[in-house]
Amino acid sequence: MIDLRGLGNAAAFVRVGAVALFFALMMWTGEAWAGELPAPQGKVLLSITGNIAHTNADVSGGRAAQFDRAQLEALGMHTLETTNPSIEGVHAFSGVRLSDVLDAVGASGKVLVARALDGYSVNIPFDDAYDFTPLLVMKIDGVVIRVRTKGPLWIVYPVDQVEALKNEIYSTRSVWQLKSLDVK
Ligand SMILES: Nc1nc2c(c(=O)[nH]1)N[C@H]1C(S)=C(S)[C@@H](COP(=O)(O)O)O[C@H]1N2
Ligand SMILES: [Mo]
Repeated sequence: MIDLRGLGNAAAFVRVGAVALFFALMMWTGEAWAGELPAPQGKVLLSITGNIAHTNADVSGGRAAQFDRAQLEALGMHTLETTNPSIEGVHAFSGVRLSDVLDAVGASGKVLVARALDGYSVNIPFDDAYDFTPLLVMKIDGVVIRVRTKGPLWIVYPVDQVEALKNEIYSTRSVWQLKSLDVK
């Protein structure tokens, strides 16, 4: 019997590799690159609008950079072990750096307007992404987070690593069920 599941995994692996190569080339060519991002093939997890240089979709009000899971993973997964005000105990939070996502779309500005599936919205200072390198978490303890478990994307700050982050203001910026960022 042909193991179709195995084939599916292999195809996904090749795709992640291809997208990773694209972003590596893009970063290597640097500021001169002003082309399109590849279009998402899977379900769109994140849509970025506003002051960005690289886009791949038309949305109401202009252009957007949309990412599916493979495109996000291709930016490089990182893991953070920390407590979090919304969940009991210490957990391994894995995802991509918000700063890497902003770099990939050529973002610049002062504020990120983060919006979530439940309608929650908060302004996050642009510099938070570089000062504290929060993650857009996709997995907790190796398990993909779904909408019912605050996924598919959850902004998680390194709360246990940086003393200044043990402050309610960063709890309000810890957006779960994140769906979009508007760069202003
Ligand atoms: N999607 C979404 N993210 C959110 C919120 C929310 O209502 N919706 N509340 C914020 C606030 S005010 C806090 S304090 C933290 C923790 O909220 P929780 O205790 O309900 O998890 O999540 C933040 N992220
Ligand atoms: Mo809160």
